[in-house]
Amino acid sequence: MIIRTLEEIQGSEREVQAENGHWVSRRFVLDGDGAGFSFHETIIKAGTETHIWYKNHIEAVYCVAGDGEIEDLKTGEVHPIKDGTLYLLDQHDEHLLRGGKADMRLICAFNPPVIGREHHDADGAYSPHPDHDQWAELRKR
Ligand code: 9YT
Repeated sequence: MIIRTLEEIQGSEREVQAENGHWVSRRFVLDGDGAGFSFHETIIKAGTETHIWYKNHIEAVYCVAGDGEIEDLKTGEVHPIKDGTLYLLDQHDEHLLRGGKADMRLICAFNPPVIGREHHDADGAYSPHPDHDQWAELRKR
């Protein structure tokens, strides 16, 4: 069993800040923990907009505080997000994530797992996991 607290993650290698200051990610579970997924708390700052396109990952996101919205860039649909809302990027959906009036506190799971200190690239993606092809094959079953 592994026990970790927010207090010990803050300020450690497991805390990653977006270069533009729009979000901070606390990575409670990473690839090296061997769980098969990574598990993060992400704070999306109020009033920000972030372009995200996880071409190499599936991400589930559950909001537990704050407010915001997600715009699906394929359909143009905009969905409000508040405490109790989940979205699953099961189609590698390109989107804009906007913080509302209060910072959003999001709980996120990634498959395949994030490895360490990944930052968004110019397209809003993270690099593929080294075993990406294997993960993609498993998903087809
Ligand atoms: C919700 C979201 O995708 N935010 C960007 C950061 C990401 N969740 C992470 O690495 O924790």
